[in-house]
Amino acid sequence: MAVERTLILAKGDALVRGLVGEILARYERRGYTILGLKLMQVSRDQAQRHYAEHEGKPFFAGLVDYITATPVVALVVEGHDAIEGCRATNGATNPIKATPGTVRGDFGQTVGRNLVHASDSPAAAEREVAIFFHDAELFTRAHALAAWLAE
Ligand code: IDP
Ligand code: MG
Repeated sequence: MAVERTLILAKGDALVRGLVGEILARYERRGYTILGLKLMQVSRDQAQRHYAEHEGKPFFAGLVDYITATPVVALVVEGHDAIEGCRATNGATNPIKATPGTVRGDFGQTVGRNLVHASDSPAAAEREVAIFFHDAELFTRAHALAAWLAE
């Protein structure tokens, strides 16, 4: 068991369908700490770096279009084995294979519109967090608590 950080994206279909709150609540209720959170427009350069492992695959261009067509909600969460845990919360990549009770299993139909992203390894998490967040945009619960106690 390790305390890990991971990058989550609620992709454009989650935003357009009004499911962001519902989806984010699942990570929160699971006990993960939100360290960073923003609504943002992903540039094509960010998208291509983020999905570099898929370059050359037939769906790559569509994937870059998907992630850059609308704003997305990006977040960094932290918790015990958060990388595996958040991917389990998301469910299988293809929603038709995703277990009911997961985000994709509850809200998705097709692999091309599968609502969420979560990093798949510690190395990927570190790389992906750096694509979407500056260090100064990440806060711990202790930051918020200290400010609240100082009131
Ligand atoms: P993951 O998001 O579960 O980690 P990956 O295999 O890393 O899945 O694929 C990244 C994203 O690319 C998927 O979430 C999905 O949006 C898209 N994708 C993967 N395979 C296909 C496909 O066969 N057709 C269309 N889009 C795909
Ligand atoms: Mg992946």
